[in-house]
Amino acid sequence: KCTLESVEMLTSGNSADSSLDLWSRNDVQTCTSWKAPIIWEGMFTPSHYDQIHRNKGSSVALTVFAVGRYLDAYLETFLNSSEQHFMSSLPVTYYVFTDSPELVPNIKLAPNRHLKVIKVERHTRWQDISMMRMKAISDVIESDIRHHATHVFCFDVDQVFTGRFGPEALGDSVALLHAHYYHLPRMLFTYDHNPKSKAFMKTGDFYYHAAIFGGSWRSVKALTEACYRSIMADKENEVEALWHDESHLNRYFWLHKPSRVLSPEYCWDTSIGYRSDIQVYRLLWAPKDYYNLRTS
Ligand code: 2GW
Ligand code: MN
Repeated sequence: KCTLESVEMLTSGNSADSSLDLWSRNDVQTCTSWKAPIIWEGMFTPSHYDQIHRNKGSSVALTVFAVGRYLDAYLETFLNSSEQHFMSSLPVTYYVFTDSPELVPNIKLAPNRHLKVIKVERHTRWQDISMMRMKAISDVIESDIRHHATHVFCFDVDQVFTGRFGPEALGDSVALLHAHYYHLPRMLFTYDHNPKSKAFMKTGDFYYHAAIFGGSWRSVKALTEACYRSIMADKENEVEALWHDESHLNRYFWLHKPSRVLSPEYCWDTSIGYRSDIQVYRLLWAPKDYYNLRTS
């Protein structure tokens, strides 16, 4: 719960975001101990953010990986739904990373929206497919994104947009509260508990979900580079963090606090069931067929 002092900091300081009304929700935590807002439905007027970011000239790069069976299983639905709901008021470029560029579906894009396909190799271990995203993202930020977009958002592909996911989510560094953990006590967070791993942490602030992270291109480049370096150091030491890239991401956000946090309304799993604090579904986990997707 926010104190009056922290609200004043937020609305008067340099990082002012006077478009947020932190008092409008009293059933949930609307800011962190380091004064970053946690974005919930009802705290903001969507059109303000559309206007602010249009005036600033913000533009967004969305990265998504669709390797092996995940291309056919998820990509088309992800992209079509994103065209309906993701940053509709801003220029967006999709960066689709795949091992089969020829199989990327032809999606009809709205004006000011583009799609680039980048070929990547298909790692044999699925843990590597997931972890190696960090390296591929940092490389493409360096070679391309930094010249064309102000912000970057990185997504898992196994999800579907179902509601507005707009510029209120943009910030210098953005993390997402994991739908399964936002209600749970810290001791149940599944951080990496092996001291031999670079992702090791005893305690933290929240349990963040690696299915969405973002920020300015500079911040996302720093994040992906740092996570990649930790992942490679673990490989040399023959250890692997409990939840792979997600464990490294959690440690990074513990040491480098995000400036904006997304509530689980931004990535909900309907199998959790009804929760009164989830007032809108902006993005939903797609159903997963583990047997068919994880065996080859
Ligand atoms: C992943 C696991 C098992 C078999 C295949 C794959 C796989 C993942 C794949 O064959 N092809 C592929 O493109 N991927 C990409 O990696 C895809 O974009 C997918 O969304 C992403 C993460 O894999 P996913 O979605 O199956 O893992 P989740 O939903 O359990 O994700 C959480 O944990 C992961 C680490 O284990 C990541 O941190 C992920 O960001 C988390 O959401
Ligand atoms: Mn996923």
